[in-house]
Amino acid sequence: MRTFLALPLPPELARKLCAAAHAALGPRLEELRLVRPDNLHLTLHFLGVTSAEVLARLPAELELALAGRRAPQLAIRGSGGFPAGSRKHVLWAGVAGEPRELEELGRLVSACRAALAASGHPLPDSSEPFVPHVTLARSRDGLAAPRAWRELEFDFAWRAARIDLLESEAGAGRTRHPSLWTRALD
Ligand code: 2AM
Repeated sequence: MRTFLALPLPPELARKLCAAAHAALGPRLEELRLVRPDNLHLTLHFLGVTSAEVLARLPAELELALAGRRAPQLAIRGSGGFPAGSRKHVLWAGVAGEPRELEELGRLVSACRAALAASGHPLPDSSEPFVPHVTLARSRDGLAAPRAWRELEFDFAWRAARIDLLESEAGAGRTRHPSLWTRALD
């Protein structure tokens, strides 16, 4: 099973974001797969293939590592895409916040990594810089982001009050992310 740790978006915020993405992408929608509102999230760490042993140990290690952590007060702000070149495979909404809130987000990422190490899950040697984002649409072949997308100025407040371990299910039909474990952040 492939899994990842993420902060899911609350339903109302997810609906607003999807509606804005839909409006901005308009005529390009046929070339894209939009993420459904109930699948929207900020990935903290992608584990990939996860053994049964790790899955059994991880919840307790996450509880330990997350003790004292709180819900960061963030904003969904601005839009962008990956990779950096002109043809994008992923279009996303950015995540911003006051420095101390972004530090708290960074501590959540560190806590996830500590829990993974304690559970025996391999961590990559060199990690790419963490660019917090919420993926809204994907293109298999890559596309030039339309102007309406590049100029899209989201600005929604988001208190990230839940962390989940989710299954990354790559089925032929609709993508689903069943939750394997969840914890509220105060
Ligand atoms: P994202 O965070 O940019 O949206 C489940 O597949 C989630 O894990 C997706 O949201 C995805 O990207 C993120 N992810 C990070 N690295 C991944 C990888 N190598 N393969 C698949 N998904 C990955």
